[in-house]
Amino acid sequence: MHSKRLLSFISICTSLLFSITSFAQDQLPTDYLTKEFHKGRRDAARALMPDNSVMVVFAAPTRNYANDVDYNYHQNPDLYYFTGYKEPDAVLFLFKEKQKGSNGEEFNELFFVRPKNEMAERWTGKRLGETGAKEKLGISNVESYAKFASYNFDLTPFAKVLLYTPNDIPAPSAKDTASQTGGLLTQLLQLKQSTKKDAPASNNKIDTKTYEVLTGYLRSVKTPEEMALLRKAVEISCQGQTEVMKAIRPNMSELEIQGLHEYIHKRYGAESVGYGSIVGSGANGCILHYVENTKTKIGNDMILMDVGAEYHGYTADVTRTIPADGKFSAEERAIYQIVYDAQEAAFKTLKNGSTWSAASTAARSTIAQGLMKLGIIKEEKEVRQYFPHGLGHHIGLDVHDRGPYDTLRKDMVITIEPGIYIPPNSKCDKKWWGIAVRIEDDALIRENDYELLSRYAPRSIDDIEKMIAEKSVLDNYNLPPLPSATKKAF
Ligand SMILES: [Mn+2]
Repeated sequence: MHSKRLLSFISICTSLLFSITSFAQDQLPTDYLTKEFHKGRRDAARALMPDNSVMVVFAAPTRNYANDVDYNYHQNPDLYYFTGYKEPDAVLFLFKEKQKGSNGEEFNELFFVRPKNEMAERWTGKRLGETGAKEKLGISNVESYAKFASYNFDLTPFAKVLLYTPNDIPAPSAKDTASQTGGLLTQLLQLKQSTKKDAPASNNKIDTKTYEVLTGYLRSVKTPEEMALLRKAVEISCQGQTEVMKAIRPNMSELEIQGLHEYIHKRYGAESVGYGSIVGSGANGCILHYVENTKTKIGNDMILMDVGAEYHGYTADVTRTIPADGKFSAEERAIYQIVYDAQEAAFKTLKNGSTWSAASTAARSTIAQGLMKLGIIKEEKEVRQYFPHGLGHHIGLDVHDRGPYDTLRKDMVITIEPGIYIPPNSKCDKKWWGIAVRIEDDALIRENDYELLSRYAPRSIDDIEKMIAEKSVLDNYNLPPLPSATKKAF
């Protein structure tokens, strides 16, 4: 009796423990894109594909970082968009028309994924495998990537093979070469070889142009599921900008500011950044893609912070330029206001059916007029010298997302990022030297106007100065010096 009771007590404890453990293991985000979303995207692609075509999408390769360590893996956004698969060694074949297998079974997609491998999974993490891909991704026709090279499927009857980067076709391994007899890999390599870059598109079976236009058309117009993630990425990035405004002090380093942004992103659940964070103080802001962030003391200059959180694959792109000492100087104020006005001028043009060039012209001419007024340039065409980049781009799974650059359509999400950069030794009064301002915001195009997704981060001169004056939770967050500096040893 007693021991029975003890046994049942143990069994209750065990099951309790078990449920606690499995509960703990389940502490995962619940807002990933669904398999229905990815299936919807494959169906949408199929509807746009030309007759008798097949689309081929490879997983991104792994990249080596140091010795036997790879960079954190980042999936090819197209493959993620169409499948939700996050592992390397995979390739998707999407068919316009239903195909018939050797046993008469019908299919319109074929997905090769990395097979499961218990030993490898102990080192580099769990794999979905063929069964997992079927169940979790909802793709019915899945094979092991180990079978891909020699897989017996004839591509000859297809009029077009839509493939964006023929260079993604992997080189055959020694084993593949031995067993290749018209398998899928050999066929793709032969098609790549016969593709001539300068030949008219109709002469080539591999068609990169149609692939680019089709995926750009789809990916540039965001679905509600994508918008939920993109909104979150943008809002988290704004939170980073706002909190850094409160915390910033002239004795901080560029690296520390970068770390604050990226800590805040992670604090709110963003796994990564969509691109290398750009944190440039003073003249460093003139370097458009400055990612070294090595200045040890930002001082009293302005600091340009172009940082974007990546949330479940979707990336924001938000830039704020702020005075580290809390007050814009007269010169900084003058330049900042021109960039702000240029952004406002561009915003006013945004709606369904407007054009990129209308927005760009509005911003560019505002900057030209402003710089002429200040005597920094004499003619409108000189504006290129101080505003050398484009006005904006699509954002999404890529920070520079694929999409058309003519007409803007409802549900596109774009950046508007005018800037003025005056490197030292420029041909203007030296009081302007070293000033760099970029303001970058993310906008959702609506039927008759736009929604400013990044409105949460202060943008006007007054709002920024007010935010910098606010208290920060980091005000009393003082880390001790490194132990070696205090001469104390244990
Ligand atoms: Mn950008």
